[in-house]
Amino acid sequence: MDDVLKGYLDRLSGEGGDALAVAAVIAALARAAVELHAAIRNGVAPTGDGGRANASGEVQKPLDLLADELFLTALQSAPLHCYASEEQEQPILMGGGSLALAMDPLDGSSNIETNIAVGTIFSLLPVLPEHGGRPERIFAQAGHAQRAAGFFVYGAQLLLILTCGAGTECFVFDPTTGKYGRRTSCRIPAQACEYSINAANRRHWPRPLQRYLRGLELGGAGPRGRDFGMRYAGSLVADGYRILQRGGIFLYPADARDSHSSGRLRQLYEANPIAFCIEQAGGAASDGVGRMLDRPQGDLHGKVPLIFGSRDEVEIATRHLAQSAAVSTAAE
Ligand code: AHM
Ligand code: MG
Repeated sequence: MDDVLKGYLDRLSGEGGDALAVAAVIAALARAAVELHAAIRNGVAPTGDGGRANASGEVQKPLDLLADELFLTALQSAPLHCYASEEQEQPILMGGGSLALAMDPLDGSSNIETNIAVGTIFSLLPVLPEHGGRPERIFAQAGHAQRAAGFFVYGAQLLLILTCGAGTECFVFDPTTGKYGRRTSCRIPAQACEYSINAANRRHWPRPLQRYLRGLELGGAGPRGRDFGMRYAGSLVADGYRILQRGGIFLYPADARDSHSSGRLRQLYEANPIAFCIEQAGGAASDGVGRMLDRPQGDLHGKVPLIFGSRDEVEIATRHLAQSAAVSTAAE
């Protein structure tokens, strides 16, 4: 079987500008992901806590640390100026190059002992002269500046979902040949039939969001006039991939708790790359107020409310949420 990813990256390399560097970074990530998938499958890292906390105060698991180390090692010879990770408080300066990489090395790691799909999310940003080489300026670029973005899913299959700004592609790794051997383009239907949200947080949500969800739950008997299904994996990569395959809407809103006043997901290496992939597949992604990719980037590990998926449904949900600004966020 052909190495379809290699063919794709070879063609990309010929596009000029920094395309050669983009292709080199993606190739390095794709090789490291094969190793990480094998490590997960073979249970090489103990489950349970690693004893340390990351910049968001979450306990790091041995596999979080292993994933971070594995990618950092694999990227040593990649054309990268700097690397930022959920598992590193500060960005790390690399050998030099025209690109910066931000990543969540192991997304959904709280699911690891349950054999639910987990993944790696990445965002590639350009390094421009006006940044003066300073990582804090480079990583302060808004999501629309991303040069490429994507995520790996470590599930029954190893998948790479990738956008370089001209559509979103899915590559499937074939363990029998050791190559990413199949490619399909993702296209999200405009209308959603499923929604995805951690409904245990309902009491903390703003009232307009509670009303929107109630409308979905009432289905054909309510204002929406049709039934919806509910699916929530609790791994952003798994929920995101499902939506790329068959549409739907995902919401991780801000809520009334101090710890969730900006939601739960990180903008730089979770929301922005997912939003880029979703938009390039014909969907939409919002922070509840406007387009996610236009939201100014705050702190390196800053959190953001995230709503994405089928275009029409994201519009309906954000119209409801727009009312939140005018209404008290007290729980019902
Ligand atoms: P992680 O990067 O530490 O794994 O956290 C992010 C995960 C996402 O994969 C998922 O969408 C979300 O956290 C689930 O959060 P919750 O358990 O609050 O529903
Ligand atoms: Mg994550």
